[in-house]
Amino acid sequence: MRTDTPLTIYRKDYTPPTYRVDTVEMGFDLDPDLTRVATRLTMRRNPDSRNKSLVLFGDSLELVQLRMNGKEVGKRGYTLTNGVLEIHNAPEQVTLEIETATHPNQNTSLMGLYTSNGNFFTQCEAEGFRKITFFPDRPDVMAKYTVMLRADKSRYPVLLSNGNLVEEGDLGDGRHYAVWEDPFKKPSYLFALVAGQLVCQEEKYKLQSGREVLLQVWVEEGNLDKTQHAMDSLENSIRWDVERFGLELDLDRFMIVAVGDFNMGAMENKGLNIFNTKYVLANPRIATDTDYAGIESVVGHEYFHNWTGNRVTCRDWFQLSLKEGLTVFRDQEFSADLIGTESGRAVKRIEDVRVLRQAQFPEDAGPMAHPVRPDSYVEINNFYTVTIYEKGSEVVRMYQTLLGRDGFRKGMDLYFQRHDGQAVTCDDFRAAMADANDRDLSQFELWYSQAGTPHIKADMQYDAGIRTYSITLTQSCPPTPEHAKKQSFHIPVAVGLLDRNGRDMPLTLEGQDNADNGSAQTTLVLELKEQSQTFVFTSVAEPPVPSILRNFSAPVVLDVEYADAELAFLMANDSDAFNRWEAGQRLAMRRMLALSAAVQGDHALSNAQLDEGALGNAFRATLRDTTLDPAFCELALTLPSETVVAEQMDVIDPHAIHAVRVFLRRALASTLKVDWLVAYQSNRTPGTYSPDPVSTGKRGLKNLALSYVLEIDDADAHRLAQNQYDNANNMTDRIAALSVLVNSTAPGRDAALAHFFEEFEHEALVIDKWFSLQAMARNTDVATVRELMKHPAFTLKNPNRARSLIFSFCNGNPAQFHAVDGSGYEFWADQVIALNAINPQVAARLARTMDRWRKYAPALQEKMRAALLRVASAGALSKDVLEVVTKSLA
Ligand code: 0A1
Ligand code: ZN
Repeated sequence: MRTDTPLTIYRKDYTPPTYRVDTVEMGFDLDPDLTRVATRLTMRRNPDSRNKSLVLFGDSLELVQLRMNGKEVGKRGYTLTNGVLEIHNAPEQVTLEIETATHPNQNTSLMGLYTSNGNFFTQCEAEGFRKITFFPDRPDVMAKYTVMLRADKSRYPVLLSNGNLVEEGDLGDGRHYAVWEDPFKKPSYLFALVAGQLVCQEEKYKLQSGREVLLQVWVEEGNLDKTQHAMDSLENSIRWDVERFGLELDLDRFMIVAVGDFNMGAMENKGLNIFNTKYVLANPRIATDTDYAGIESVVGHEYFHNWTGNRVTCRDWFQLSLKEGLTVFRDQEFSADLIGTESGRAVKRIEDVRVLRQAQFPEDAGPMAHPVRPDSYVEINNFYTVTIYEKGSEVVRMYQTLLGRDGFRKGMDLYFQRHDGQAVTCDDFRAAMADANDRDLSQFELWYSQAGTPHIKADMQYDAGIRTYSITLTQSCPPTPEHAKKQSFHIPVAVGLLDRNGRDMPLTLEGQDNADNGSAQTTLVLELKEQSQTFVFTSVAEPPVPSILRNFSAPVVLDVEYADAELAFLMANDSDAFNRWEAGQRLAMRRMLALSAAVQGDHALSNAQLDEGALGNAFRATLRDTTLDPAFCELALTLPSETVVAEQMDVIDPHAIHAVRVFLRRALASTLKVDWLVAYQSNRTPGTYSPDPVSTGKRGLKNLALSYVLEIDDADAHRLAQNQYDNANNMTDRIAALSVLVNSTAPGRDAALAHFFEEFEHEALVIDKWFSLQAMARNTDVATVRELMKHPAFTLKNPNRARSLIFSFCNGNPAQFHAVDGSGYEFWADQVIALNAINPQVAARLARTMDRWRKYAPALQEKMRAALLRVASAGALSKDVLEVVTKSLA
């Protein structure tokens, strides 16, 4: 906590470290009230560095002793200001011995060393290691670690750290010890330790090379019936990384540990991944299909970091997307490959793009917009964003789109060949891609340096006389906080043309020799590099319907003027499943915006307004097409979210959007009632629960149908939901039923809520769902949320619980949150201030809720600003929260 103006760190100020660290030896005397840490560092001066002082960072630490080359360094031998410890005129070779003390029990920030349910855990990324000992805590300092843990044996029977267990034994006094050695050099942010009462599921796994490795999933006692899916996901990840990228596990032992108090999803510490329980624990009783998928992708993500992040790491935190964008891309591809089918891949792609549009596009248009490789930050923890992760992944995906899968693989191979064991930059990655493929990717750099979502306008012209079809693409990018004017991006735009029967036309691009490559291509990747370019297709026998930006080939907004009939045609015929879905979304969006305008003009909504549009027909056709993949149908029949619609409005009116979305759902429910009921019945998955893609897709469609039916809110609908709730043999069906009951006037509503709580009282992750479902219910207002906060099961200290109620309400229930009296904003300010004192990172995330305040109508805007100002002027603000609110108000 600090009250002085926080410092801004700039990328351009990067200088290499003054000293390198070769070895780190640490001894921990673990005690929850006061843990002593003895650290010995062997260091040598970096010949590249001009500055000679030895710099270490520390945060909230007691410095007990400091010795250099065997001699105590007295108070005059160093300076310690604002967490920076400097030893001037240190010799070239240094052995530093540092003794520090910390208070794990009081550490509610969950950074550094902390306790959760009585066990010890660490979180060091990005700058948590400095809360354990003084250290040149920056990712370009890589060293070999040996760690000795000492603790009471009965209270902390399990002692884990990175690498291999090389020694363990008793200390005689009821205490015991373990020594861990990590054979690989690593940056300090990958350090980890775990100690406590834990049990594990373990498996021996034979790598493709024949080497056998030990895999463990550690959890609290009583949770061993929930680890199988994480273990399966780990084995699948290990296999996939060899198959797709030729990357094998480099360790003899790989551990995953689940912890209930965790700020993020999980952490890729070398050989000792620490996970939020949410991304480990699953069985059919407690976890939904979405949870199963989340576990698979996060286990994959952390495992894939072992190469993209750990073996090759970041030079500085501005390069964060080097590891995160790349690793998200890898986990997305992993999940897509595991589904295996063409339509499954498309479904995964649509889901990923939905996340991008729901969260990243608004970020990129708001006050916290930043490039994939930012130029500055105040608090690095605020930069673990959807831009770094999801847009970063889109940027990596574009290399693959431009270079092809094989070209991309060549680039990856060269990247590892050049940089294994190094701390590098996004430029190094781009250079590897360019050099391995002999391509000029210099303009591609702008994806890293310019923020904002580019727009592409597409104008088409058919010339019947010479049978050409031209597509003119024009790009622009709105201003963002750091850049008003943007240079043109290098954008891959995948295009196909449909004939009148809905079939793909073979494509020939003027000026491009694409003869003789066997069968003609039906999708071409156009490379838009200028502000405006015209691409001419030749031998086009009839005016086609264009399918542009297939598979969402770039993270942009595409403006095309389609007629309703063309959208319906694309929805029914496009060979590109992504664009089939996209056409439906465009149709729905058009309707929702028109209806919102009507509501704002005080016109009552009527069913006639639905029938005017092609939407009802398109939905009917989708519902009745039994050849479609249920998972795809579910996505196609889901209306754009309120947040996504909001982004399309010049002035956001959350109440109008909500009214329209509910109106449309009700209208679609009654006009298509029979079809929904058929979909409900024909997508049941009787028998034993399995989270495979086919069953998951069916449950998804069935439960979507249920939610539409419940919009009718009559006794039949209530019975259907109640029945499903009572008879569900898995959490997916159970929570789906509970959620629609809660949004209905069903007589069993309250009893079901109460029953659910009792049934799952001892399953923290399920109780999170219970809170979150109520937080997002249509009739849950601010007063109800305040009431729920008084529930004995609620606590602000546990991030999952705080997110389940408070974040779910503030971000997931816009119509109630934006109550016209401003009570939602007052609630938000109260919670940001309360969380700030407990956990700055979590508080800063919540602070982001107000990002888009300037987009609302003046009356709401004024109240939002007042709430922001109240937070900004609250005492003892962390720099995490301060950065967010300052940038919001700027
Ligand atoms: N590198 C992790 C994300 C992560 C970042 C910061 C954390 O500290 C609070 C924890 C995790 C990942 O990408 O999975
Ligand atoms: Zn990551």
